[in-house]
Amino acid sequence: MDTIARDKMTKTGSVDFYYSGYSINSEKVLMCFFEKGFEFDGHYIDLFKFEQTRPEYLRINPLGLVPTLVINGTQIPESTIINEYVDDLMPSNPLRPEDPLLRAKMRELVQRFQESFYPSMSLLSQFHFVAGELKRRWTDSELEEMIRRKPLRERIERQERALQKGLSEADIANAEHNANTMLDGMDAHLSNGSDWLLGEFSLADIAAAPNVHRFFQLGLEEAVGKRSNVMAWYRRIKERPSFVRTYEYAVQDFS
Ligand SMILES: N[C@@H](CCC(=O)N[C@@H](CS)C(=O)NCC(=O)O)C(=O)O
Repeated sequence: MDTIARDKMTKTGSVDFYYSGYSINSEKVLMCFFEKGFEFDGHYIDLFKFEQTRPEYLRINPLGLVPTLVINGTQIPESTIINEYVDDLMPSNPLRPEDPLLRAKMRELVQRFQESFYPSMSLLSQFHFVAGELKRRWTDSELEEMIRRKPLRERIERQERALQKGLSEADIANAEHNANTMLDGMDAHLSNGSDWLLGEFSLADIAAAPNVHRFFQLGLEEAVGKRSNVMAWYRRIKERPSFVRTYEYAVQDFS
């Protein structure tokens, strides 16, 4: 940890991070922590056991979502905001461009990934993996009861659709379409030959990384392989120690 951060951390005291494995938003924050050398006490919330809906976690994050960072009792329950907070706290090795215009472009990319990339990859994950895994572990009535504990109506509906009503071909086609649009956007950004989305490595690359990695986890890597700039970027991302540590740390035990 660098000196400025250590000074600030000493004042703040406890740093608790609630996260899950197989969670794009948790992985996005872990990668930022490992880039920055940010120290934290990790608390695993198992989404496959619906631990995000337990009363003790809902006191920490009333929306029942991961990740949440808690600094000395103050909760930050948004991955994008956690990453900016950590970058503010530890100004050395900055992960945001200094130039205000480039910084605005970085935020634009991060927001777009959050609004379009993550929901698409999340839906494809439900379809290709999560729904089957949940059905393997729980009976229909157990699932019905646990899903209803979610505080957000749209999350209940989303999971009911994936598990009970079934996702339609149009749902899958829309998610694939949006995910491909995100990959095309990344490919265009990288077409000037730069290593990273905005020239220097930034929070935009970190926000993209777990979404692009998810194609590989789901066996859909052909979509990435077709875009040579994104594929070369992905190879570079995978070499970063922060990426390697993230996927070691956020490992999910499916046995
Ligand atoms: N806007 C939030 C979204 C968090 C979110 O959607 N997290 C997912 C995991 S990646 C989650 O907690 N899912 C559990 C559920 O929907 O019940 C953020 O960026 O932190």
